[in-house]
Formats: sequence, C-alpha cells, structure tokens
Amino acid sequence: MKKVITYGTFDLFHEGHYNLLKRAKALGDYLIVGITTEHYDLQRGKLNVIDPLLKRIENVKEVRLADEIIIEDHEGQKQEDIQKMNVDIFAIGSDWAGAFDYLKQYCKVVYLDRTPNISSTKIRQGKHPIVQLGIVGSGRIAPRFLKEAKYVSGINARAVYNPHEKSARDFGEKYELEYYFGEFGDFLQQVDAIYIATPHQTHYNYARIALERGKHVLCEKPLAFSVKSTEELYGLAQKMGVVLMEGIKTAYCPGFNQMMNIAKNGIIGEIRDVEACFSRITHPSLREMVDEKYGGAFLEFGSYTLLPIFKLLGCKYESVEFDSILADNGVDLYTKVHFHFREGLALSKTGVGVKSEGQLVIAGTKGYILAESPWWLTRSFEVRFEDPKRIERYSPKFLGDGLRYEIADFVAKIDGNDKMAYFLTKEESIAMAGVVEKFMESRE
Ligand code: C2G
Repeated sequence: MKKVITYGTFDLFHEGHYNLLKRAKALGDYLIVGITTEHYDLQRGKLNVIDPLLKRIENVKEVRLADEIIIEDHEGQKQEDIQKMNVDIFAIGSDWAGAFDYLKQYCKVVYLDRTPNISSTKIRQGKHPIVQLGIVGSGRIAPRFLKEAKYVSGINARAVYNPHEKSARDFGEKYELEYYFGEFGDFLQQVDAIYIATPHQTHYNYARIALERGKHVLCEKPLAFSVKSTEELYGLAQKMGVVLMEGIKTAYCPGFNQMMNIAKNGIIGEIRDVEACFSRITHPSLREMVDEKYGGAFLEFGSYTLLPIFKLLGCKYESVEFDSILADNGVDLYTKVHFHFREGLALSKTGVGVKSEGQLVIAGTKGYILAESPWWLTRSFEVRFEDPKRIERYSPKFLGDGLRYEIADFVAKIDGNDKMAYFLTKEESIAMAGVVEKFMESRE
C-alpha cells in the first residue's frame, strides 16, 4: 500500500484545496492529511486564518478524499510523521516548490500544480473589501508600521497625512503611497481606517474627528490623557459602528498572551506582585526629552508597564502613588508608580534618562515568572519556584517588529471578527488612561 501525506491550513476550503487533495490521493492508495493548528499558523506567520481548526477538519472530511486526518502543531513534525507512519510520498502545492526537498531523505517529494487564481486570501478579500488605510503622522513609527502591514493581508496603506504638507509629500513619495495630504478632512475622504502615529497630545483630536466621520481608528498609546476623553472615544466608536483600538503592541503579541495565561493558570499560585520596567536612554534632542508637558518616561513607556499589571491584578486598585526624577525642564527622566490592590502590589518603572533592568517579574504564592528585557516583545520567559533547579522555560515565536499582530487584529475586527477582543479590553485601556490622568495631575 502506497501512503501519501500532505499538509495545509485549508482555511475557507476552496476548489484549489479540493484539486490538491484529489491529485495527492491519486498518487497512492492511502492519503493522510495534516491540518495545522491555529497556534502553529501564528508561529509560521499566517496571521489571518478565519476558520477554527474543527471547521477546517470538517471541511477536509466532507470531500471524502482523506483516509486519515492528523493535526500539525510544530516545526519538524513532518519528518516525525513520515517516519512514524511509513509514508512513501510527500505531496504539496507548487507554491512550495523546493521548500520541502529536505524531506527527500525520508520519502519521495512531489510538488503538485497549484490551481491558478484561487486562494483563501482572495476569498477573504472577496468577503471583505481591502481596508484602505491612512497614516496620520510621518515620524519615527510610521515607516515601521508600513513595513509590518505588508505581512497582513486585507489591508492597504494608501495615504499619509502631516499638517506640514511637505513632510507628507516626502514620506508619500519615499514609501510610494497613492496619496499625501496636508489637510485632515481631504485625507479622511480617501481612507476607511487610520493609524495615528503623532505626538501624544494630538491623538485624541485626530481620533475623535476620524471616528465622527465613521473611520476605524488604530491609535498609538496613550489614546488620551483622561478617563473622560477615553470613554468618549470608545462611546463614539460604538455609536458610529467602527473599530477603535489602542496600539499597545505588546497586548497583541502571542508570547505575551501565553505568558499572561500561564501566570493565571495557578502554577505560580495566587498572584501577589507584578513589577514591570521599561527604560531607554533617550537622546536629549528628541521629543521625549524636550517636550515639558507631554514628554518624559511615563507617558512614553507607561502603557507597556501598566499592561501586565492590569491584566494580572485587575483594573481596580486601591491606591496609586508616583515618584519621579525630573530633568531641569520638568520632564520625568525616571518614574516609579506604586499600586496597592486588595490582593497584591505592583510597581511600574519607566526611564528615559535612567537605565534599569527591563524585567517583568510576576510573583505568586507558589512561584514566579521572570521575563527578561525585552519582555514587551515576549520572546522568552521562565516559570521559577522555591527549588532553584525547577525552571520551566518558554520561548514563543515573535515575528518581525511585532506590529503585524496588532495590525492583523485591527483588520480582523474591522471584518467583524473580534474573537481576540480580550487582548486589550476597553476597560483596560480606560484604566490606563486613569493612571495617566492621575500622573498628569500629580505633576501640576
Ligand atoms: N493549494 C493549491 N491551489 C491553490 C491554493 C492552495 O494547490 N489555489 C494547495 C497548497 O499548495 C497546499 C494546500 O493547497 O498544498 C493547502 O494550502 P494552504 O491551506 O494554504 O496551506 P499551506 O500554508 O500551503 O500549508 O505545514 C503546512 C504546509 O506547509 C502548507
């Protein structure tokens, strides 16, 4: 009996998948189909899978070509399966030509012609028109966003706005965007959604105007400086039926979410303390150091450090206190924020002129989690216990700059698929604005 194996995601099952399975089946007597898990797809950079695993399995089953269905959940599994199951032929679509030649040491490798003009991406786009996006601001973060947006299907960055039209033009030309604008209203007319990457104090106004005009908004942190204005923005988004997302990129990273889930599954007992630190020595000429009112460490990095605190201890604290070291111009070079919760403590440390160890430590009654810098990208973390020999290490995948996860989530939400809404809830975002508000009051 000749055994054939093939693998795929089989999202939004289509004719291309069917043809591939039929051809693979025809190569032998017994066809094994490996279907990828959501976790594995995330790891290998497939960010926009829509159908859940069970549905994808059902769809493959339904066409009655597979004699056996297995789940693919890790890199290196193909070699294991082929050897374990005595497979004779590995078959895959021609879009992968050459990529699996290393399997020739175990079995025959066949690349089957791909069915032209059909793909899950195309179907997704047919269901949901491509989101036409405009970037507000052409400073330091905007180029990173553009680069990362290329990894997400369903979105096209087409325009840039900068009140200084020349800056918009230079940026637009450099990155080959269709449009550039120096007038916000004209800019909004050309887009369905915007990404706000301007100085902090301008976020609220741009977001409000865009939401009022029915545009989806992804806004860099902090969204606004008070609970009232943040609530107003979320209320407006709801009223207009559009998406509003605060761009705290850590919140959308798979590794960070895995760490939060492990922290909360009881393995370290009850969580009693969260300490998060983020510091970057910043050049004295940069906005963070110069802007007396809106510069400084806490407004720059506080969203990152507050995120695990609120995720793990909840949004309701009993007290909060701020301690800062200030520069001559009043900018906070280093800020410590101490929280008391009913069940625990927390400390946020941020620095632009003082450097400290950028760690996240989550302390529990049975053990603790340690994530070293850069924990906000979460490429690794450890679960540790009283017995120093007992350490569990995790090294989740983190692709590129990480912004792609946030952008993929934004597109999914716009397409009406917000199963990941818990990554950063409205309540968390509003609670963070509350701390920002108190911090700004404390400085006045
Ligand atoms: N396919 C095809 N014609 C299309 C679209 C897809 O022949 N128009 C084939 C692909 O080449 C692949 C299979 O259908 O062999 C499944 O495609 P996907 O669901 O896109 O899965 P893929 O990302 O190719 O997974 O471990 C997973 C594998 O490496 C491949």
